[in-house]
Amino acid sequence: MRIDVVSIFPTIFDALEVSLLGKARTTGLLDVRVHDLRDYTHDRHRTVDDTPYGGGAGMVMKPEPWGEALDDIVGDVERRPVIVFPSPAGERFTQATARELSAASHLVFGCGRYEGIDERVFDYAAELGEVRLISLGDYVLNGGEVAVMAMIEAIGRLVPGVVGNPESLVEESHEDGLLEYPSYTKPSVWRGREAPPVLLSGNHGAVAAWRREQQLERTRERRPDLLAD
Ligand code: 6GU
Repeated sequence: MRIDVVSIFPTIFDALEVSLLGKARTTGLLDVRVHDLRDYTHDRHRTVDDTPYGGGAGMVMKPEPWGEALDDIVGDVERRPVIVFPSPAGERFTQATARELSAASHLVFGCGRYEGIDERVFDYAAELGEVRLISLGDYVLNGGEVAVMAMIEAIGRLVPGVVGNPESLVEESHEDGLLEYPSYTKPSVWRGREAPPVLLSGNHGAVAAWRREQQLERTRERRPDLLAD
């Protein structure tokens, strides 16, 4: 999978060089390319923002650098990429979104800062690919970078081969609409706290039933909204 990221803070994405995703880049499973939006400006100050038409607080990202960056990235590819703009005003990012996007061959992430990007950039991007505005949740970040880091991690680990043991992707929170069951390891008693005896019983049916019950109980308590769906 190819992933392009456009940002005015490209070094934030240095963290993608470590751990499982870093390994996937080394082995070629993920081809991640990070671009500095300011490289697509032509003035001495490398200006990427300007005051909003109609007035109001804050600054808006100018369309020209975005147009040049998108042309540079998408111009020579044969297939239309999915172009994601992280935005608190977008659709909600879920495990289903991550799964869907993990099937794409090319993702482009455009990280906005300030009060947002000139709206015409989204219209133009739609000529180059499938545009999605996606939010991580109902709170506001200063820019899209941290949100895109989270999205790339959630999507990247679903790309076949990135996570060594694919079975570890099955029994996870949100994969079956429920929260994950609690996990324990040795010692069987730690600081006076016992691991649930059923897990040491060797009875696989009883273990499975107990885990399912724990999933339901936790979900009921912490995330009743998931059960309502
Ligand atoms: Cl995707 N971007 C920003 N700036 N804030 C957010 C978000 C995204 N998701 C939640 N808050």
